Amino acid sequence: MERLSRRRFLKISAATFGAGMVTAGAPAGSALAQAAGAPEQGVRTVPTYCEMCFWRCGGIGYVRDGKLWKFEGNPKDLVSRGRLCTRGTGAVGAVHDPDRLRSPLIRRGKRGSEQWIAVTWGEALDYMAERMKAIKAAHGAESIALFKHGIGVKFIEHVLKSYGVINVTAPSYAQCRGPRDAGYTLTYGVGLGSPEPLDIANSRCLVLIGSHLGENLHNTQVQELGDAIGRGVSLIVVDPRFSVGASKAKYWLPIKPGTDIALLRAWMNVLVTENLYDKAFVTEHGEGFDRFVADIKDATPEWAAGETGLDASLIRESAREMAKHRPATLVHPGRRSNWYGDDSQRSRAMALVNALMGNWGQKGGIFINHNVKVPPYPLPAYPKATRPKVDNPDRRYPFAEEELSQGVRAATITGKPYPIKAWVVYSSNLMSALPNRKETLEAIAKLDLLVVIDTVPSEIAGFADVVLPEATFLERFDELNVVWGRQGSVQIRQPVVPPAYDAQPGWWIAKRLADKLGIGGAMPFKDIEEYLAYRMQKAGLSYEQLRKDGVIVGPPKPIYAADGAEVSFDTPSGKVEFWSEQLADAKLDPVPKYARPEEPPKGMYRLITGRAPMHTFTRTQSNPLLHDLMGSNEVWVNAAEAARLGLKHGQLVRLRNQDGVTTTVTRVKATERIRPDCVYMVHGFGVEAPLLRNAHRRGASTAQLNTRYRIDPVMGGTSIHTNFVSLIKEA
Ligand SMILES: Nc1nc2c(c(=O)[nH]1)N[C@H]1C(S)=C(S)[C@@H](COP(=O)(O)OP(=O)(O)OC[C@H]3O[C@@H](n4cnc5c(=O)[nH]c(N)nc54)[C@H](O)[C@@H]3O)O[C@H]1N2
Ligand SMILES: Nc1nc2c(c(=O)[nH]1)N[C@H]1C(S)=C(S)[C@@H](COP(=O)(O)OP(=O)(O)OC[C@H]3O[C@@H](n4cnc5c(=O)[nH]c(N)nc54)[C@H](O)[C@@H]3O)O[C@H]1N2
Ligand code: SF4
Ligand SMILES: [Mo]
Repeated sequence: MERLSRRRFLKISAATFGAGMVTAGAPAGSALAQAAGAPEQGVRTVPTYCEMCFWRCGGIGYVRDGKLWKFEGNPKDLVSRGRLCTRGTGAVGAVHDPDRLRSPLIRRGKRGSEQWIAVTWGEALDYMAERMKAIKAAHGAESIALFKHGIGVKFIEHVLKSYGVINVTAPSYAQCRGPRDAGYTLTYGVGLGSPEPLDIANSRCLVLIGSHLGENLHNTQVQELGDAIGRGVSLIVVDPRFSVGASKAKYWLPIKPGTDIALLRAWMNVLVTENLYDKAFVTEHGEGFDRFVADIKDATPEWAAGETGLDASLIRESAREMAKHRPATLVHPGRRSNWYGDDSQRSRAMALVNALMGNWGQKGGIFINHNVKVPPYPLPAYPKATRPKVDNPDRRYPFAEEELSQGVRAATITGKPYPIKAWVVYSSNLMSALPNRKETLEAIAKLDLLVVIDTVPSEIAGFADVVLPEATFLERFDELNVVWGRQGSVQIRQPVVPPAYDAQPGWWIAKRLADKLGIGGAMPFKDIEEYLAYRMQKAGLSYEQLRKDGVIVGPPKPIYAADGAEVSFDTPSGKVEFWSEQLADAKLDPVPKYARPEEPPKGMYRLITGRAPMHTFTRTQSNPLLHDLMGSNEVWVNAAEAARLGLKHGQLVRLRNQDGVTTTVTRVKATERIRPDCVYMVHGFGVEAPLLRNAHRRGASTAQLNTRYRIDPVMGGTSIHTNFVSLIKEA
């Protein structure tokens, strides 16, 4: 494998993607006093943390002559380490986006017709509060649901809960990391959280099975990966697609989509039968190991080869490579793990391979992470609910740890166990985040009220009755971010520039809404600064210091067992559960079993999806800076297949799925970099929001094609890779 210095790796990513990481220069922090009334002149800096995705890197906003100039990494911050990713740097474009919402809107005309009247905040919140009161009177406050994403929802969620709302859900659970959390909790007694405590910096062998770091741009991990590649980490990449990670790998395993569990079982089989696993770790911490071994004894590489399309020798060799470097071998747990409907088991199988490496609490494995304790602000308790949540009746998905968004949607459609009459949607584009758009529309049709709080006229905002324009993260205060890591830290989000137009921060919206709902006491502070300062004071930390530095870092603590970090497992047995009694009791497989995925029908391909470095889901496509870097997606098609279909590189096509749903037009990327049985598109394009002029119908939507989904029986995750498509040539 080519050895690359970090600098060179970053340069390569820059060349590949048109933009790369940006290193912060020395903060030019010459804050100039502003003469009263005179226009601001010179350069000033304000530290804050990024919300272009949910990694939350600390950055520094620069204001020049009163205008937002740039956003760079904060060298004091442990998450960004002084560098932001492409999207973070592009945050300036979110502030300057000409398509931003400028004032609150109330719908005129049919839902979805995008006819609005601009209203004042008072009018919009009166309208919202009156309807909420009517719904509460007729159906109870439980009939109002909140869909959310990100830290900015904190006070809105709090006010709604104070009003009696209990159905609160985030698609970033069942549509993202839920299966992984369940897989790890079932195995180790704890999910991995975010940022995941992965010691990539010290790994000697890193396995990326699907997680496509380098395109998935979770900043700290990409930086550590760059460093690791620079010092010659042995990288094993399992992906049907020759990803950016694969291009740096010692082994690329171009697996047949949907067969990961077969590979993982075969890896476990090799590690056990060849005595390559960490016996001391298993003896001390393992539970049910013998039954686990009995379960995987027939899962030979030769068997898995038939399922995965990989050479048995490659499976064997890669397993030995992993064992050679243990415990500094790390199977990256991935993040979005809702793929095929068997995803908790797939995640659990990955967790078990890590357990065989004995890497818990070990250098180069999974470290023991820490945070800084910041006591809560004393807020009044929530009213007691008289009814259960609607999302997971009778705990059908027994290991769900959070609310299932598709479950709330289903209850809205059926009215069972009780009707859901209002949705408040904060920073979540349900039209593209949830599977099967038709069901989302069916649910929306049942609502008496749909309120969307967004920064732009997004797809979901198009269906709202009331649209509330939130200030972008560079224009607002939010809740403190208590960060887990090798060292704990706490970050502040504070406005770099004041909100543009009539946009307002979430906390401000929440406070006014509380007043309108007659529960002003739920927000017993004058403004958010009083709240933040109180919390810092209770933590014994300086609020002034935090405002100045953007981050306060806690004391170093041991992160490895060898240095005294505590290794304990909060499972029923207190051990790492190789064979899971909990799963057996729930009539689920105690050891992950493999089931063969359905084959694509003749002439069709499995649609798989992932990320591009310059975009976050559907939240950045209209951002002018990021749009310039990537204005559309393309559909990756194996070159030989493309030739067989008579499709040239660059040819315009539409994708049609097994249910006849047809996308907007995108271009073919004919490439050797993908298997012939699947096609790949970056998620987030083909946006159906006419007011997002930069993004509207550019490229094709993966979400629209996700009509058929399976639900993970363990925790209720909904699959995304279970649709088949054909390609239709466009003249
Ligand atoms: N730039 C950028 N970075 C992001 C985000 C973003 O929007 N933009 N989003 C963040 C979020 S919230 C998440 S959850 C993560 C998601 O990022 P990850 O957790 O890394 O993963 P996915 O997007 O699920 O994985 C996609 C990869 O899996 C491969 N794949 C598809 N099918 C299979 C299969 O059957 N087997 C195997 N082994 N591989 C397969 C795809 O080719 C692709 O390379 O990214 C985070 N980082
Ligand atoms: N088909 C398909 N579906 C998926 C995925 C996929 O890859 N394919 N990925 C899944 C994953 S991993 C995840 S995490 C979920 C995420 O899905 P969502 O929960 O929808 O999250 P985002 O895409 O981040 O939310 C986007 C909305 O937030 C708005 N927004 C951006 N910034 C702000 C802000 O500061 N304030 C407010 N109020 N609004 C803001 C954007 O304009 C946009 O409308 O989607 C999941 N769904
Ligand atoms: S990874 Fe990028 S987009 Fe996400 S928080 Fe960090 S800088 Fe912002
Ligand atoms: Mo996600």
